[in-house]
Amino acid sequence: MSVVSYKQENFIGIITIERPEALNALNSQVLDELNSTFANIDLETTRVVLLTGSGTKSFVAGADISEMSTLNKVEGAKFSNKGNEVFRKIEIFPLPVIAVVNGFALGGGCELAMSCDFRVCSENAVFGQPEVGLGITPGFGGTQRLARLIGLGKAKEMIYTANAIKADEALNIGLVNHVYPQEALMEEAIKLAGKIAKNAPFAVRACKKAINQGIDTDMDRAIIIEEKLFGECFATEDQKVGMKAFLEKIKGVEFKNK
Ligand code: CO8
Repeated sequence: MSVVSYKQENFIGIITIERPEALNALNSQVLDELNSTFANIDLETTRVVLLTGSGTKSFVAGADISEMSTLNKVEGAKFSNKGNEVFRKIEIFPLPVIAVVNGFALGGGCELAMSCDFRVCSENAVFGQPEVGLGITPGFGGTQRLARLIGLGKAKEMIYTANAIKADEALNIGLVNHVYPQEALMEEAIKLAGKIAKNAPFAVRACKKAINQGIDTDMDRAIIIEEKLFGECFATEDQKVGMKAFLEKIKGVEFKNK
């Protein structure tokens, strides 16, 4: 039985992790299916991806503890590598990926959300890295991405104490961009995705590339990355369409991803 579903409408792809009996915990099957789902997304007809969990209680309550409990040292590192490979693919996926956090985002769940471009969540969302309470470190990028997102001191406190935080605090520290009532979450996420999908796809993808690649390098190299991608936009039809529409005061331009 499949544990990851995918649907696509109006340029927006929605991936849902479907293991409600385990609060959508990440076992090997989920990781494999996430991998193949992203690999099969049609980049011509899709402009934004939303990633969520099934139900109203949990986004992802972590890596699957029952699967991890019997691992040895080598197997532990291998499982960590498996997750890291999938999460890194999500992070550098050509399209923006928004985590729609509909409840618990703990351990691997928080890490999965952090591998997305940004996060929106429901009022009942809870974020945390409880790993040290289980005798392990975060293993799907948590020790790296949390500090980059919320700063070293706050990340260290969250990871060392294993304290979970609620949606309002996640908003305060910039871990999520918006908090919505549970019943409005997906609708609001789709609205947000729709705003992105209206813009020139090549330009949006180039922005993601420039931001991701630039953040990992010094400013001198980073601005060269931007210059190159900026230049490439001028080889697209959408740049011509977009600027012509502005100059001719035409509203509601439709970009063709060309
Ligand atoms: N793994 C496996 N099963 C889980 C997990 C999980 N992470 N989380 C919940 N479940 C299962 C429960 O076992 C339970 O199953 P059952 O009904 O068969 O007993 C079912 O989901 C419902 O859960 P609860 O009854 O516990 O629901 P509650 O509402 O009482 O509690 C909580 C919800 C607070 C979310 C609680 O389930 C919980 O604490 N879960 C574990 C959270 C956690 O510690 N997550 C981090 C896991 S470690 C991790 O993610 C490391 C990532 C890096 C891995 C690196 C690889 C080496």
